[in-house]
Amino acid sequence: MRKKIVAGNWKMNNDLGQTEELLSKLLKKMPDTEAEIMVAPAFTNLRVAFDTLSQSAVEVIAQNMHFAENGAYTGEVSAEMLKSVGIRTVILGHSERRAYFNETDETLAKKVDTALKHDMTIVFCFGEELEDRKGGKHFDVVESQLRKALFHLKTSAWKNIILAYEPVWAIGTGETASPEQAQEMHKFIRETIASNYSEKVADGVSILYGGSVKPDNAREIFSQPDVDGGLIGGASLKAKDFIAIVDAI
Ligand code: G2H
Repeated sequence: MRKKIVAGNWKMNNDLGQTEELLSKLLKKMPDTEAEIMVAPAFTNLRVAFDTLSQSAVEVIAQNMHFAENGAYTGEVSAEMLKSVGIRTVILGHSERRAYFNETDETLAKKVDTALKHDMTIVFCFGEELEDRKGGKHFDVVESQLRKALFHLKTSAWKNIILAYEPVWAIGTGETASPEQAQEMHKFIRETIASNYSEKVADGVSILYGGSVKPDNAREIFSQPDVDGGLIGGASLKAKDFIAIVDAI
C-alpha cells in the first residue's frame, strides 16, 4: 500500500510568532491518522518548527533548496543546511518557483539529483497552465515535465519521490480541478511512470493533488483511487481547516 500524505505549504506566510501560534494549535488538535502529515514553513522558521514538532508525527519540510553544495549563491539555501536543522524532505518545482524565479525542468533535474545525493525525499510539483488545458495539451505538458526532471533517475531513487500534481489554473484561484479531472490526470501520471519504469514503481509512488483544496472539497478529491493526498496552500494556514483536511484523508 502506498502512503497517504497531507502536506501544508505555508509559502511566504507567517513570521516567527505566527508560526509558533499555528504550530501550537496543530500540536494540540492533530488527529491520529495513518497518513503522513507534513508542514512547510519559511526557511527562517524551519528550526523552531522542527523543535516544536519533534515529538509529534508531523514532519517539517522545506519549500525549496539550491542544487549547489555551497558557494557564492546569495540568498540560497543548500541541502546540507536543511539537513543540519533536521529537514529530510524538500518541495521542488512548485509552480510559483517556476513562474517567478525562472525554475526550469533542467534546473529542477539538478535540484532533484542534489536532494537525492543527500538522501532527502522530494515532493516534486508539476502541472499544466490554463492555456495548455484549453489547447488539449495538458497530458503532453505533464509528461514532458516528468520526463525532463525525473525520468533520468534510477528505479531505486523513486522510493524518495512524492509527486504533487498542481494544475496552475487551480492554484490559489479558488478554482479546483474536479475530482474526475484530478483522477484522470493522476491515472495518466501513474501509467506514464509504469511505461517508463514498471508497474511496481508506479503503484508505489504517492501522487498528491494540489490547487485550492479546502475542507469542503478535500474528501471527494481524496476519494479518487489514484489521488493519495494533497499539497495544501491557503487552507493550511488555518489550523482548523488544515486539520479538517487531514480528517478527510
Ligand atoms: C498550490 C497549493 C499548495 P493553494 O500552490 O501548493 O496552494 O491550496 O492555495 O492553491
